[in-house]
Amino acid sequence: MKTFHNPHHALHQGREEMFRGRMVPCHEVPARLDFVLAELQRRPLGALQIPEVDDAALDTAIARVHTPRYTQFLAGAWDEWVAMDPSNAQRDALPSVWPLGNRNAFRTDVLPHNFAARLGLFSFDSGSPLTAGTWAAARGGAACALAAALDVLGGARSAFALTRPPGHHAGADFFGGYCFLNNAAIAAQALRDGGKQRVAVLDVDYHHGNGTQAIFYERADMLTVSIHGDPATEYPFFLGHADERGAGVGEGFNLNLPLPRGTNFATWNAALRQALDAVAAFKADALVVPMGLDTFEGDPISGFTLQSADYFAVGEALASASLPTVFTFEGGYAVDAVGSNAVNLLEGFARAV
Ligand code: SP5
Ligand code: ZN
Repeated sequence: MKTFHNPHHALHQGREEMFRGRMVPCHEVPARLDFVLAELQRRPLGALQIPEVDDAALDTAIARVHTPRYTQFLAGAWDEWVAMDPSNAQRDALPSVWPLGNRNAFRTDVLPHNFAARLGLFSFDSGSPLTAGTWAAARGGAACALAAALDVLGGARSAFALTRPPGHHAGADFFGGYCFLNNAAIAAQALRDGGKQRVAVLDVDYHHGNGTQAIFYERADMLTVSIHGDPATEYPFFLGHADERGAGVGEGFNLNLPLPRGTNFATWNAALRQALDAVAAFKADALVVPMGLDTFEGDPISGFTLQSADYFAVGEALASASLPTVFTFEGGYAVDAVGSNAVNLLEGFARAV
């Protein structure tokens, strides 16, 4: 299994996120990726490489998932932020006002001139700082996702897009949950565009993959499945319930498996079996796994109790789907353990194929 890692990831380095009325240090830090890379150097699973994708092809792959006004905003946001006040260069941009898009309280069709208003229009939380290098890092991550998809389209059994910031909370036109571009959705769409007829996304991050679900909600050629903390109590709260089944022609092509805080591996694993049954019933011909390691017992912001050794079994179970598979790196904030947990999962997969 090749790993495509993002050489620009550390350009995205948030300082603080809003939590319960105060600013706390960001959980989503560059060291997370460095630990995974170091573990892959210790326990190699295949080549470690930087993605080499054509610039125009990358722009196309991003545009297949994200809207032009959103990517234009992201690409220029830091310069606008600093232009407002040169001292802003020392501070990250965080949104503080939102238009509540889906309850007809405010308009989201008119693009405001005001920067703070656009920051709010294109986001859903105050925990995802936009920094000097956010766009470069996110774009580099999309390149990893595209390279991994192309590798699989070229015949590889699996490929790993090792990047941060993560992606699965980002929607077609919004960021949040530490995510800016939806790497898993970009990979899934690239697999479709490269000839795979039916692509399944099986999200194993602790948090519901709201961005990916929203992007593919009305699609019958993309199955989205997510196993996650029950949104009644867990982030992102406003999506991820079991009754969300897809809409229009996409009805029946979304499956949410919410589990209560405190869920152990035995129960989680039963949900994984159910998820894999859905993937098999869908007759997918490719699989994308948004791979969050924040289901780990030691995760500082999450509530499941998986142990490091359990991730071998997770990888092995995912391999049993017998599909060409792209993994994207998502959450996992127990920084010391995230490298071994990630590589345990990937090694479990690789040993089983
Ligand atoms: C990709 C991903 O895993 N995103 C998760 C975003 C979660 N953001 C909300 C975090 C709430 C943090 N709670 C801090 C508790 C610290 N004691
Ligand atoms: Zn997560």
